[in-house]
Amino acid sequence: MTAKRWVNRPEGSNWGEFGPDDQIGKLNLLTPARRKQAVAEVQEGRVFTLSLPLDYPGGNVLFELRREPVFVHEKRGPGHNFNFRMSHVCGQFCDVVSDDAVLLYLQYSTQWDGLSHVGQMFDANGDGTPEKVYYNGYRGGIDIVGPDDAKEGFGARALSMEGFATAGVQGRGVLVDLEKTYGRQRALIGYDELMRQLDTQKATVETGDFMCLYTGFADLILEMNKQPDSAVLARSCSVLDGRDERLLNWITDSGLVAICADNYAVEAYPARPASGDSFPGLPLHNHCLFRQGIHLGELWYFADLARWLRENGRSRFLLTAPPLRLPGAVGSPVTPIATV
Ligand code: UVW
Repeated sequence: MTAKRWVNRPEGSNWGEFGPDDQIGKLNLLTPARRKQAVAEVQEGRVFTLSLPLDYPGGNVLFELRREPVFVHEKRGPGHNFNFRMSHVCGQFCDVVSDDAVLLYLQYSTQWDGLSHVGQMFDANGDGTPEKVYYNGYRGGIDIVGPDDAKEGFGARALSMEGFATAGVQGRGVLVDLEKTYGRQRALIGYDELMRQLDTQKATVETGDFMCLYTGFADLILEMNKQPDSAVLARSCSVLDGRDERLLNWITDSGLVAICADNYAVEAYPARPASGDSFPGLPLHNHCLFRQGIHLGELWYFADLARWLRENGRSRFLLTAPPLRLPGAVGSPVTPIATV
């Protein structure tokens, strides 16, 4: 392996381990043999949709810069290309057609965070000055290009959702049912507690697995009926403790390929206070997306699957969750399916 983009790699990172140009990170561990093990979890052929309706949570109180989808309709003939009578094209045509478009914030609802979603100021080239760097040394302004960097050609030219989509996001899901223990109570889940939960539920997370966290947060969002109460949400349901180094080390060592949660950020935000001149505000995002190439899923919907798994004494299932194959995108809506 020859590093092309960095002289220094961050502590605790695996940059270069899947090749100097790798853009999918730990998803490389999801081999054909592990996919076959995932398929072996299908015993009933029953499916569960793991997505909220994509116009939830409603409004923009969870994050003011992410807004509800807005449909757009093109003009056509005397009106719009929606309920359009084809007789306007040819008097003999009897068809009626509709097309639509949407202004969709890709991380508004049930979504994947790509590896180009969170990077860090880091001195990768060893010149003594930190630069904007993402997983495997890809650079802000060069590989991940925004309107402050260039006049055109915006987006993730590396680490985009396209690479993730074409890698085939299908493998074994393992549900950790935190809601069963905590209900809607706010709980900060560090290494000890996660191990206790896995133990109690007789669940194991192995190399190549997608770890799924059911906290009840998405259920609360649904109950709020598109009028989310940010104060209630901020004090409800479990979140991972991104400042717990032992938890971060376990995430590395477990070989999991992604963490998918039904809450807003997987981890507590804001995180617990840290010390030093500079540190990540989203430490679990930093560890997963920036250092380890582990994708994060947020605002997934697990209630129905969790109920069925409880009733049937299981924690594993086949997970199929491809993002949109959208070149340049740093995140993507997703409508995952669990098959049991
Ligand atoms: C943030 O930037 C907080 O986004 P997300 O939690 O969706 O990754």
